[in-house]
Amino acid sequence: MEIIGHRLDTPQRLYAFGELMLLPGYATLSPREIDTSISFEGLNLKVPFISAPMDTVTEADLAIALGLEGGLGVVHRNCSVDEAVAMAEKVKKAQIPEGNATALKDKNGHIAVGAGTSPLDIDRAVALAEKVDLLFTDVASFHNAKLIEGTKKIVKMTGKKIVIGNLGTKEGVIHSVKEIGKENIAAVKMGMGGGSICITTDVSGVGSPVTFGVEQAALALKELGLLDEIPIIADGGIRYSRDIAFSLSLGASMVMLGNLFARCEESPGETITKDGNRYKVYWGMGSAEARKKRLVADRYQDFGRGKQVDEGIKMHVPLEGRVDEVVERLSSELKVTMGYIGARSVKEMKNVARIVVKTATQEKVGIQ
Ligand code: MZP
Repeated sequence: MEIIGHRLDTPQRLYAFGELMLLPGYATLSPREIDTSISFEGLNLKVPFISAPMDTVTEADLAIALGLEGGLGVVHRNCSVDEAVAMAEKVKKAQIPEGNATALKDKNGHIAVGAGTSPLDIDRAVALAEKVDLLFTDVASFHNAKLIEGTKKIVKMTGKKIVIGNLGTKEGVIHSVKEIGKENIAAVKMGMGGGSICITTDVSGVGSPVTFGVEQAALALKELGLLDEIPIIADGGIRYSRDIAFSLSLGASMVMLGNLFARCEESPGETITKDGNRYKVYWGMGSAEARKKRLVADRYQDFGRGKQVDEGIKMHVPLEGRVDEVVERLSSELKVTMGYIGARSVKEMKNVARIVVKTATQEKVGIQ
């Protein structure tokens, strides 16, 4: 039998964000003229930021705050269907202050919101389909026969497009798109094992860092001739604005953020004070804490023994501020990158960006 796919003499190299650098490009615009907006399924996001459907990140308050800043909140699924519906309804009832030109609005002028669902939870998907603007399948590894079948059912019953993920390979994207149908897919969400609270790769050795995953999706969609039709969402491990810039340069249209939004006042995580500093509790959906509710158990593989393997951890992240302040910081820093590489829009980033790999970290000389 021929052995393929695990050659150590010609391995595929994975890159961490910290290993990459963007080369300066020819800039023609002032930062004020740079546009970070992106259109996605009829929605006009002023910033390409989506909040993760996690129970320490996105409930109604964070989704409202992010929506007002032009990003998309995705409410989590570690709750009953009624509770998820109530979160979506609360977002839709929120008032948009007069004169707010940045808010992400649906066609009725309400704040747009997404929701996470298991591909196997048809009841949840059907109940939420009418309440939210977009459904996101929310599983650790989407490339799975049962999950693809479940997603097909959801699409059939709701008649709506869906964001699929997470995926990590070119083959996974091509196969999933062919199975589900390109017309039914709103976006592909890429990255596995890279989340800041994720220990999947430590436990199993399996993963697809977002740098690799996004590029794999871009290669897959290019091969399918769908690069301009199906957007890519980069998810997991994005900690700094430069990581957002790298993701968009590699081919993503939007980024999903967990850790960075968990740090906001509006996130549902508990606030604790330690040595005079304030922190928010943030945990993975595969952590023992999240799994206490059992509702996210099917995000991961279930061996039917009642006890699952921990694939996430709990941590404390510094409380950074309100969502509007965090979005303002991230989008301003993103504009700095766009200015330096000479990209006028998010869409243009992937065309003009020249990404190089660092061989050694440049040392800073001096003391602060
Ligand atoms: P980060 O922004 O904290 O680095 O990553 C957030 C992403 O991690 C989520 O959007 C989700 O895809 C993933 N996640 C959530 N829970 C776990 C886990 O418990 C996980 N392993 O990997």
